[in-house]
Amino acid sequence: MAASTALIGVAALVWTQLEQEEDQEQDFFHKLLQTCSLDVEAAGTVPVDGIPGTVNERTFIAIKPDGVNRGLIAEIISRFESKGFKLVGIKILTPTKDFAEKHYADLSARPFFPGLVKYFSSGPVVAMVWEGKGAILTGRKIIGATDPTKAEPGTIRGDLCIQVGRNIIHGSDGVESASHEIKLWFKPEEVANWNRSLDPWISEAN
Ligand code: RTP
Ligand code: MG
Repeated sequence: MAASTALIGVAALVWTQLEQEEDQEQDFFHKLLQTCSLDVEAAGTVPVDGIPGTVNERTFIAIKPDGVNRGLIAEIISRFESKGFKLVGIKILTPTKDFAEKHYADLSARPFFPGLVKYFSSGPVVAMVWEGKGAILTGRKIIGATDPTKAEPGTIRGDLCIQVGRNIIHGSDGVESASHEIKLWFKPEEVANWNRSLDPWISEAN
């Protein structure tokens, strides 16, 4: 008698647990659907340079000619994608010398500027816009220090290059440069406001 009462108790517990899990699952999918439909409405309203401080923060990332020639495009994209950032703009082009000078205009007084411009315009660059909470600062952390000998292992520069003059990747260093660089490289219609069905798995706060 006692054993069957205990069994009934266990069954009731399991049942309650299953019901709770089902409720949580339903809650999640409800939230997911809500988020997706909200995103559909909100997607078109994100400015090309994103909204800093939100899940729509955007940064400009470029794989430099050495990174492209060394076959590191997939590896680099994978690091941003795996982190959870969303790719909203991408193209490949060889920058002219003039355009490279414009991109690095803030460094024009530095002794390495002519060499930098020559290097940056020496072959194809993969220009990208990545979106997500903290994309600008976290993007810089994923990239690592300017000088690869000082870049931490685990960062792109720390793992994949050894020379400051061939450091394979560029990333915006702040809100202003991100906005400036995205607008310099991309027309608004070249950046996609798109909804990712797994966004709630990445960007939801609890
Ligand atoms: P980036 O703009 O390319 O993301 O690099 P960064 O912010 O980490 O560094 P920044 O000071 O903006 O320098 C831009 C690029 O110039 C080259 N550089 N060469 N020879 C040198 O001492 C030297 N210092 C910088 C690097 O390609 C660096 O990424
Ligand atoms: Mg820089």
